[in-house]
Amino acid sequence: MGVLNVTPDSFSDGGRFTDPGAAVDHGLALFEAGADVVDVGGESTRPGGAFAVGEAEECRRVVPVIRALRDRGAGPLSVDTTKASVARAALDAGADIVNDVSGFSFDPEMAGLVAERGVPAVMMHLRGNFTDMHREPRYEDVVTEVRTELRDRLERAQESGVDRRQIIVDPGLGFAKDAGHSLEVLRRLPELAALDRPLLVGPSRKRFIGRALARDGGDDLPVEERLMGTAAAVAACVLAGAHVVRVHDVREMVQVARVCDAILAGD
Ligand code: PMM
Repeated sequence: MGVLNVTPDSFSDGGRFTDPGAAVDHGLALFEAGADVVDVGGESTRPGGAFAVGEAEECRRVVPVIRALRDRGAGPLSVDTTKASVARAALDAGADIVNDVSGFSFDPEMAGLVAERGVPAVMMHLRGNFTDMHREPRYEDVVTEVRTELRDRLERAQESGVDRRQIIVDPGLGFAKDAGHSLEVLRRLPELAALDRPLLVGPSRKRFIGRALARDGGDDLPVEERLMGTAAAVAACVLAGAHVVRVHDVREMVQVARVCDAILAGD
């Protein structure tokens, strides 16, 4: 899954693709580089306090890009949003998949929409909201708690009419998780197989990579220098059984994933 953020403020690529033409070109380039799906997002969730975006503005960012990519024959496309109204407009414009980082918890209409449209949806784990989730997250056992909370959300979605076969689960690296939590989730990823759903993981350029590669002075390695760290994390994900990895550097990570697949296949 290639990342296409049509935002002025995302942590790693904010502001690069706010012009719809540039965003469409980048989306096409991600497919060209080997993405199986491109994830179009109009709201940043970055650490340090994301800026809330109204639904009209979020639609204004993502809908024309989704429509233009569709007009060019590109797809499949997912829409990265926590708002049912934005997801609805994106699906109407040609998106195929809903990627909700709140796991249907921010908008009570989201599960109903996913049920009604019958589309695949990514249900990601987080706690709290975009403003408070980065403040000292606490867990007794991060993997067990993520698994239990995802299981609860799956059940709640089913009560709203969602077929569990529509759902892809995601542990939400970096969302209400510090660097140590994210590393532990990666180390124990196979424990999420108990949810019996396909697993998506988004390690790309995230802070736990910058922390692991911190400079002598203790500063995190900056985002633009996290390519090889991302490659290591993507390899860990694929070897541990992830079905989808969400990444910015598609060409490079396709190579990483293919080598991991070859190792797993034994040929
Ligand atoms: N991470 C970000 C945004 N959306 N969606 C899913 N399903 N999983 C993630 O880990 C995830 C996501 C934040 O990264 P970005 O700002 O670079 O897009």
